[in-house]
Amino acid sequence: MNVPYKVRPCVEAQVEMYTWNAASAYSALRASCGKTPSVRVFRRLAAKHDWGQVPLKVAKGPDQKRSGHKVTQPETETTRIKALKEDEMTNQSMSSTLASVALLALSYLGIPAAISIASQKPNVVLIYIDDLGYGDLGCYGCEDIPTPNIDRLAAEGVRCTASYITNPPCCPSRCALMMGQYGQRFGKYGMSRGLPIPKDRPTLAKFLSDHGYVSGHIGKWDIGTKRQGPLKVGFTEVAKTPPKKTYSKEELAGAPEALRKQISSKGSKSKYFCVNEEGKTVWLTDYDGDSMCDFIDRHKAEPFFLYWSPEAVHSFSTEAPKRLTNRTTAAPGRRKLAGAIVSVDDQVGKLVATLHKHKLRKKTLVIFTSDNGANGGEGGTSTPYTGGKGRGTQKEGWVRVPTIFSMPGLIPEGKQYDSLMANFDFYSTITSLAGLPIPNHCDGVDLIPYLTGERTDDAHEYLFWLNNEPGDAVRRHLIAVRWRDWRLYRKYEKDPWQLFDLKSDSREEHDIAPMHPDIVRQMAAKHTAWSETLVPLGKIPSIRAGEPVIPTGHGWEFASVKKPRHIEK
Ligand SMILES: [Ca+2]
Repeated sequence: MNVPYKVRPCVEAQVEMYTWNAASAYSALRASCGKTPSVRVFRRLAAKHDWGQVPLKVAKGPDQKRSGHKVTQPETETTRIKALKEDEMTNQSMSSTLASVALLALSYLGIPAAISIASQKPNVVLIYIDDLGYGDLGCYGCEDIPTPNIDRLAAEGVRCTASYITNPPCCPSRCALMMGQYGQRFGKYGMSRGLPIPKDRPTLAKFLSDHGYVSGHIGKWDIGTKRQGPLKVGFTEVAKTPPKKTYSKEELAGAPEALRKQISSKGSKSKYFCVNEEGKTVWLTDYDGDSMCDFIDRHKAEPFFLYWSPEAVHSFSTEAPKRLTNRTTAAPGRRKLAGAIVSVDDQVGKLVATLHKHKLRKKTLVIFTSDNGANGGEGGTSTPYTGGKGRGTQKEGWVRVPTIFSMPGLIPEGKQYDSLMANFDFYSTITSLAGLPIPNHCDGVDLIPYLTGERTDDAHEYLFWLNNEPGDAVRRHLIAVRWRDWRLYRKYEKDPWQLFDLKSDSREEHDIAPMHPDIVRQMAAKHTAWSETLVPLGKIPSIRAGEPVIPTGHGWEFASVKKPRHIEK
C-alpha cells in the first residue's frame, strides 16, 4: 500500500500552513506521516520554512520511545491539547467551556482545530442510507415523516444543501465513497457491478486501519468484486448478516397482495425482518442500530471508524410494520417508505445516546447522508428538486442528497453549507480530521475548514458526471457539470447541451442554454478537460460468487480471525 511515510510536498505544504514554529511543525509532521521524521529531513524543512529554532529534543535526535505509531508529544503540543482532552473527562458544562477556550486559542494562533484535535484521534461514524431522498427529512423540509433525531443531528451540526453523488446508483456511489475519488478514475462509469476497486491505493477503511483505527462495517456492501468484501479491503470487523425471517404459508396467505408477491418471489424470505440470536424476529434496521451501539460499547476506549450502510430505505419497504407507519402522516403511496425512514431515525437516536453514554459525542464526527437520490417508485421525494431513482435519473433529484456533519465543539451547530461537495470528500475530510495526510489519489478535499467557516472559497468550483457505459441502463446515461448555480446537462454526447439555473428553476423546466452560450462553452470545456484525465472504462472480471462477502450469522467477523469453514445459514 502506498502510505506516504516520506514527507510529501502536499503534507509539507499542509504543515507549513498549520504551524507557527518548529515544535508545532514537528508534532504535525509526526501526526501526518505516522512516524517521526528524521533529524536531517526536519532540519532541512525547518530552515526552508523559517520555523525557528529546532527543539532540543529534535536536535538531539528523533524520539525513539515509541510504541507502534504512538510517540511522546512535545510539551507544547501536550499542553495545547490538554483542554480538549479534559472535554471528555469532566462535566459537560466545564468541558464545553474548556473546549471553546482551546478552540478559540487555536483559532487565534491560526491552527485549524482539526489538526490539533488529531492528536486525540477522533472517532468517525459514517451513515450511508440507501435511496433516501433530498426532501424526505424534517430538517430538509419534509412535513409528513417525523425525523427528530436526524433533525437534532442537523441542529447540532451543519446541514449541507449541495452535496452530490457523482456516480449513482448504489454500487458506483459506494465505490467512489470508499476510494475517495471519482469512480471513473478506476474505470467505473456506470453501474458496472463486479468491477474491482483498485488495489494500488488504500480504501478509506484500509487507510484508517493502518493508522491505528478500529474499523467496522454494518449492512449493505455492494463494493468491488465478489471477493472484495469489507474484511478484504481494510475493515477490521464486519457485522454478520442476520438470518432473514421465512414467511409461513399461512402468513403469506393472509398478507396484502403486494407483499405476498414480493416475498414469494424471494423464496418466502423477508428483506427487512431478521432473526436475532435469541430466535426472535426483529426489524432489520433496529437490529443494525443495536449492532452500532454494540460496536461503540466495545471500542469506546480506542479510535474507531464505523460505517453503517443499511439496506434501508431501499425498496421494497412493503413490510414496514404499523408500529412504524403509524408514526407518520404520509399518504398511502409513501407510507411504507415513511415507516422505513422513521426506523432509520430511531437508530440515529440510539447512536447519539450511546455516544453520550460514553462521553464520546464531542470526540466523534457523525456524517449522515444517502447513496443516491429519492426512490420515486416508493413515494420518495427530492423536493424542491425533481427526479430521483427510476425515471428521474437525468435530474438533480438523482444526484443531490441530504448530508449532515455533526461534531459539537469542532463543527458549528445549526448552520447550513450551500457550496458544492461530493461523497468522495468524506475520505479526505476524515483522514484530515485524524491528522493524516490526504493520499495523493484522492479527488476530495478536507471539508472541515469550509464547514467551520474558516475558508470561504469553494471546496469544489466544479463537479462532473459522466456515465456513458454501454452496459448500463440507458436511462442512467448522464453527462453533466455543476458550477455556481448552473447545471449543464445532456444525456448522450450527440445531444445538445441544456443549461439550467437551479436557483431560479430548481425543477429544471427552462433550458436557457441558447441565452448563455459563453457559460455553456466554459462549462463544457471544463468537462472535456476533466474527462481527459480519466482512465478507460474498466472490464468486469468473471468471478463466480463463492462465499458471500459478508457471512451470515450473528455477531461480528474479524479480519484477524481465520474464516470458519462452516458459515451459518
Ligand atoms: Ca441506492
